[in-house]
This record gives sequence, C-alpha cells and structure tokens, in this order.
Amino acid sequence: MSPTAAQGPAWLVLPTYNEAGNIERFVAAVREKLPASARVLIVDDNSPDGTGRLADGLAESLDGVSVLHRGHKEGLGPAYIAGFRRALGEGAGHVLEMDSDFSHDPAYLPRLLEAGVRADLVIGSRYIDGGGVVEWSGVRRAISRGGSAYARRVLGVSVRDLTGGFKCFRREVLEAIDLDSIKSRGYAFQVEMTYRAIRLGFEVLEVPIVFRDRVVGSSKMDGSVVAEAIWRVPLLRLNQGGRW
Ligand SMILES: Nc1nc2c(ncn2[C@@H]2O[C@H](COP(=O)(O)OP(=O)(O)OP(=O)(O)O)[C@@H](O)[C@H]2O)c(=O)[nH]1
Ligand SMILES: [Mg+2]
Repeated sequence: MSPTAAQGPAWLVLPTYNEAGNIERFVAAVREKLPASARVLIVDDNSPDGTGRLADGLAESLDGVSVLHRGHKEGLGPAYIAGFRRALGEGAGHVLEMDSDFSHDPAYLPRLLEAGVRADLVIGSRYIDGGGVVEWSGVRRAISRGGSAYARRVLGVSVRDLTGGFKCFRREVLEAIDLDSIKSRGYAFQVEMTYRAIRLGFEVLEVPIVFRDRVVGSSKMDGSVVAEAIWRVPLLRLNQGGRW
C-alpha cells in the first residue's frame, strides 16, 4: 500500500499503570521531541498510586495533553485500543505508542515519525542492526528475544521485533484493523497488531532502537503475560490474523 501524506496531527498514546514516579518527567521529555502540532493522550487504568491525578494536572497545564481514565487494569491491549479509538475520533494522522517508563527513549520519536511518512507501520526494533537491549538480566533477554523468534517462526513473517511496543501507525492501518475483535492483552497485543497489519497488506518498516530497563516504578510483566503470548500466537496464525 503506498503511503500518502498524513492528514491530521500525530497522537502519542501513553498507557500508564502506577507510573507516578515517571509520568511528569516522561510527558515533558516526549513533548520536547514531538512536533508542536502533536497531541499526547495518557490512558490510565485507575492507578492506585495516583498517576491519573498527576496526568490530570499535566492536561490542565500543558497544551495538547489529555487523559483517558478507565475504571480498572485490564492489560495493555484494551488500554491501547481505547486510546487508538480516541485518537482516530479526534482526527489523528499518525498514532504512536510507547511505554511510559523511559524504556523507550523519547529521542527516537522524530525517527519513527519520519519513517512513518514512508511506511504504514513503523516499529522501533531491538533486534535489527543498531538496535539492542541494555540493563536486562539474561533471563529477561532470553524471554524477549525467544518470544520474538517464536512468533516470527509460527507466523511466518520477517519482522524481527514482534513483541516490542514502540510503534507508529498511519491512521489507515488502525482504521483497517477490526479493533473490536482484538482480544490480546499483554505482549500478544503487540504481535497481533503487527500481524494483522501485515495480513492486510500494509508495509512494515523496522528502525533500530536501544531499549533500557525502567529505573523508577515496577514491571507489570508476569507469567500470565508470557503464557498468553505463547498460546495466542498459533491461534493468530490459524485465524490468519482475521476475525473469529
Ligand atoms: N493503562 C494501562 N497501562 C499499562 C497496563 N499494564 C502496563 N501498562 C503500562 O504499559 C507500559 C509498559 O508496561 P511495563 O510495566 O513497563 O511492562 P513491561 O515493559 O512489560 O515490563 P518492564 O519493562 O519490566 O517494566 C508502561 O507504561 C505501563 O505503565 C495496564 O493494564 N493498563
Ligand atoms: Mg517497561
């Protein structure tokens, strides 16, 4: 599919759950790297640590920042889908997603946006030349790299970083994907979105990023997130990334 000039501003969707120690610095950091026309949407799942209140404060004091409050924690997938719908409804031309814990360096945002002019879906990739992971334990590295390799093999696609969550979608990609039918919640959500885009014929481009471990706050990754990715990926293949 040939990319056309984006209509509408870029929207960056930031999911948060207990990111009170990060959110204010993080929003300041991303705004420095985004064009002035860009919008930032924080999607908070009623974080017990008060992240939602801090986000409201940011929305009040900063241009182009808004918050979507959800009732309870349901995982990354449902939070992102709610954010994507809001961004599309408000006329986004591109929709970016990234973790709100500084694992994804805001310095890469211009590169993702620039590549988004050429490709339908841009992935910030740890597993191509120039990309990498620092500060992760051997076990964590093995889970991540193994997960991407497993998904690549099962799905038969060439994308190297299928589980990463630093992405830039052209709005047409999100419009074409049946968001109602996406059930994945954790890493599987990242795999499913990329696989659906490929199956729909969209062009995917990976640009290298170096991923760092979070410094503040705690991880929401657990065994159930990994297990979901393991059992869902073959189902995606069987279903050809379509709808059941
Ligand atoms: N709204 C919302 N955000 C979430 C949820 N789970 C995780 N997040 C956010 O999604 C981003 C990635 O989650 P992390 O906790 O960093 O998970 P991770 O990247 O798998 O694990 P670590 O890098 O080890 O911390 C962060 O900004 C989280 O705050 C959720 O259920 N709802
Ligand atoms: Mg993280």
